[in-house]
Amino acid sequence: MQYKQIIILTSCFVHFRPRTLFNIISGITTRFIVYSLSDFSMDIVAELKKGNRRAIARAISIVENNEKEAKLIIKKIFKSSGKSMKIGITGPAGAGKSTLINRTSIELNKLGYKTAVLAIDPTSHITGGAILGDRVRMTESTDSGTYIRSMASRGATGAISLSLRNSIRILEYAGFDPIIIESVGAGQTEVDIEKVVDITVVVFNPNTGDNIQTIKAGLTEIGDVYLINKSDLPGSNQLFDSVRDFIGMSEKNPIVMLTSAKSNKGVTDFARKLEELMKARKKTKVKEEESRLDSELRDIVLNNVKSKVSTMLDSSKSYASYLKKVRSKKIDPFEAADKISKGLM
Ligand SMILES: Nc1nc2c(ncn2[C@@H]2O[C@H](COP(=O)(O)OP(=O)(O)OP(=O)(O)O)[C@@H](O)[C@H]2O)c(=O)[nH]1
Ligand SMILES: [Mg+2]
Repeated sequence: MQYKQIIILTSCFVHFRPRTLFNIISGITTRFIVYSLSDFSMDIVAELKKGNRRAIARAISIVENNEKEAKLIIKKIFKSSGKSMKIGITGPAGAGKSTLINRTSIELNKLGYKTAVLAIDPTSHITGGAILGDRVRMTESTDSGTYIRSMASRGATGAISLSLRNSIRILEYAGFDPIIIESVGAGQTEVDIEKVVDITVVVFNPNTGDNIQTIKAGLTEIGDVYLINKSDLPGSNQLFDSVRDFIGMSEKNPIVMLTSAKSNKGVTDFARKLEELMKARKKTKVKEEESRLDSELRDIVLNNVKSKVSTMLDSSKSYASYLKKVRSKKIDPFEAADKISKGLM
């Protein structure tokens, strides 16, 4: 083997064919990189199993950046994924979600759970401040064993769901159950967390002028639990009544509760309610996981096909010629697209 390589290398110098030399060197380099990547992923996976927080942080960064290593890690941990309960906590900005999650995870940990939190943060790329804010608001729960991580929600929708799903897998592998996902609700972020979670909690508060219009705006369909947080503030009882009247009509028959994350009122009841729901959901979890995997696989295939086709179009003569025709108004874009698509399939 070595002999062959030396001979090829020598002949390469003799005939001076830089292309061949390049291929050999890149082949060797690729083999080296693949070797060190799999080595690396073995190490990180072993550390994840031990619950090593630095390894968890590193692994989540890897899946967020969709690096090559991400695929190696997921390949190793996928089999044992899908077991932890996922709780989505959503609602308008400033509703008190982080404060509430901090308190709730302490209660859950007291009940014997090992909670992790993924906060999808739509503002971090603009202000850079929200992550720090969340850290400050959630420090107590970290002391009680909760793992907290903020994820930026910038980037394409597909990319966020991909990194969210895989970050969840990493936390599951590291032994966390449940995993709470915080996101700003309905229409304000690109992520449909209800597609990823087992239980959805919607948080409202009387402070930001949440009225029935806000409640109607998309959030009424998704909640298993509705919390009127900031119950220490005036207006919370009225809001509780309106939400209960309005939501009570929905098919899911959701739970409506009052909490004050700030003064820690109603949080223990909320945590107990979550425990009840988690126990009940265990029965339907397998089916839900199956349908989640269906939509994940579809997302990945569609993304792959989209990027392949886009590359093909870049060098397609047929595309270029139809584009010309469209530009000179000889043909309309629908007809052109039909013809191009037929040619591709
Ligand atoms: N009075 C009162 N204030 C609260 C309560 N819960 C949270 N807050 C305050 O509301 C503000 C926002 O709280 P966060 O927990 O950051 O709210 P959030 O929903 O996570 O906010 P974003 O992540 O930015 O959407 C903070 O100043 C909290 O101290 C509560 O129960 N009562
Ligand atoms: Mg928050």
